[in-house]
Amino acid sequence: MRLFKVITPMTAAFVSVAAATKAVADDLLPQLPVLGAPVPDATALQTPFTALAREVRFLDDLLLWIIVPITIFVTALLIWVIVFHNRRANPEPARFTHNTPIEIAWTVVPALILLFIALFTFPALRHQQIMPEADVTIKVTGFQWYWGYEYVDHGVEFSQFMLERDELADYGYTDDLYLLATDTAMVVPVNKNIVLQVTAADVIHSWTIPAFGVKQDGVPGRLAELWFNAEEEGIYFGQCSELCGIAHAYMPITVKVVSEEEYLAWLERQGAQFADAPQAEQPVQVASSN
Ligand SMILES: [Cu+2]
Repeated sequence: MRLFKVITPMTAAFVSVAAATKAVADDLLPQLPVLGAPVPDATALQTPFTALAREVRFLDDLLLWIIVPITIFVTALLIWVIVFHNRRANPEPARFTHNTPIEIAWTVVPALILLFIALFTFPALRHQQIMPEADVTIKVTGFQWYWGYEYVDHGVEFSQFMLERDELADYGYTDDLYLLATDTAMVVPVNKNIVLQVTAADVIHSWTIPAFGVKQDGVPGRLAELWFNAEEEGIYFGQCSELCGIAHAYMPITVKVVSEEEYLAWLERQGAQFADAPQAEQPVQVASSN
């Protein structure tokens, strides 16, 4: 409770700072369903909404099918040793120290299992780590303790702070989204390749949306990349995933996936500059694809 007494005034201070840089007109977005959020008492991964997340989930299931039999086998071996090779059951233990066939087997079999796992994990890593052509590029910066977003092709910049309990309703969120919902949302178009450049300004943070199957550390002085292509319009939540200080648990992430028209209208409301404006150097890729 003392922690909360410290944090609440701090958060209040952040929010007042945020007011200066806050993106406006989020409320003009349509009502969206909450699709990516943790569920009470659940233990499995969140429902996937990108191809990457489906692949992560497939790997998770695959590994479970491999590790469960191994765990059962090793536990059975242990029980066998405990029951049949204790001092009472087996007073005269064997003294040999080597068994070539078994030694070959316990080297080759695990190697084959690892090779089998690699057959699936390496392509998955490749899909995650090789960036596709970006339809939208956003730079994300982790701060103690909030997120900053910059739509690099359009000169749009804003911060993202967690909502206090009594602010949730004003922003159209239900009470159970406390610790997840934020004042602003990263708005992106559906079915487009979104490339995020993730960094941090002070300590290491980590940006993630579990339903998209993406997570990337933001390291001060470095620009790392992640990408996703969300398949359904809705609201998705994540939380900073690198212990970054006292308010680490209070810097959640909100992403709103909307139609391309709504995305472009939102961008315009944020005062975006587009390619035909003289100051933009790069073409607007969002409008050109499709
Ligand atoms: Cu953080």
